[in-house]
Amino acid sequence: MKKVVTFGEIMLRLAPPEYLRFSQANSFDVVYGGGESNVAVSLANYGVPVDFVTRLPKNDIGECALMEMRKRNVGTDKIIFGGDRLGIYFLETGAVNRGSKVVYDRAHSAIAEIQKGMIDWKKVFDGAEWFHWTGITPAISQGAADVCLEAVKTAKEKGLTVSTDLNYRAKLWKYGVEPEAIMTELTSYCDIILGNEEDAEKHFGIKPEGLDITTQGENVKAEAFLSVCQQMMEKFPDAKKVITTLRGSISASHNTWAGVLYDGETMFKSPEYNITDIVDRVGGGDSFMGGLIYGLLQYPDDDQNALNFAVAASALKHTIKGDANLVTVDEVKKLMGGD
Ligand code: KDG
Repeated sequence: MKKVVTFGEIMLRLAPPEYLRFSQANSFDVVYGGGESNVAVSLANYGVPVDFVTRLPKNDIGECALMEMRKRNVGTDKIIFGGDRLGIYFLETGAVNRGSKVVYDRAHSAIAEIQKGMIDWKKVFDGAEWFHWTGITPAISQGAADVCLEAVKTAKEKGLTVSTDLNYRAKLWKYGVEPEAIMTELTSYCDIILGNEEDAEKHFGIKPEGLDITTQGENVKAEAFLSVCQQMMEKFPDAKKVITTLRGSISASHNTWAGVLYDGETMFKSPEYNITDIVDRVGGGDSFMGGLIYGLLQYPDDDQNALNFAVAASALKHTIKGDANLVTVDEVKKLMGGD
């Protein structure tokens, strides 16, 4: 199997233990997170060769992030070094009807200060077949958006499959640009687009017919998402598949979890999982993306199976503490009921 490359920010995640509020914490549990590093870890767990590309500070904390990726069998040879700090995010874990809270402390991180020309994308993509980025990276700084654009253009020129998770982050996009222009340009290079109704509306102004996201919140209906998929396919003619997770949020600790995939003709729907007693919901979308990339590589002619793998992988993630999905192919297949 050829290599997958992901590009983005890895951060230190600091979370008060158990369900303590920030104001009660005397210590923090430490893990590492970041949409694109989470996808890389998922793929490495499935035995897919994967390189994670980022910019890390050359200090002890940057070294810890590097070691974390190596420990997870993610390739780190293409990581560049410079800048002063690793981004941090603080997480207060929600419970029952109290949602989680995230506070970012990532301004001026090493990757936020990356500039055009710092990464030799032609070299990075040698021997690779897939490139994955997310909407988080262009949201952190103009430099990161510029480098992301270099990456998608080179990936396309070299014939790689390009995927994105649109991942709208309301707390980012603070550097004086509106997301629409840059996200439209970046997404136009993508073959595979993962996103939910909020991503579509906030990045492109695309609204699902018959669904008001302000009142529906996370309870998204597959039927309503079809109109989003169709509008996305019209806006991005190179896209081959548009996918979303369908989350029925019952409480902070109880979800239903499913997904749909639209290939321009057929809308595939996965089985639905009922997830009670959620251990850690962060990274649910990234684990879905990791499962989807694996599924599409492994079952190129079977979108239903690829989607089912992604949903099962992601359902399992909710049982794992931390941002990354530390599960194997066999565990996912067991949940799917055998292969
Ligand atoms: O999808 C999980 C990510 O949100 C988390 O790992 C942190 O990358 C992150 C972000 O920017 O929110």
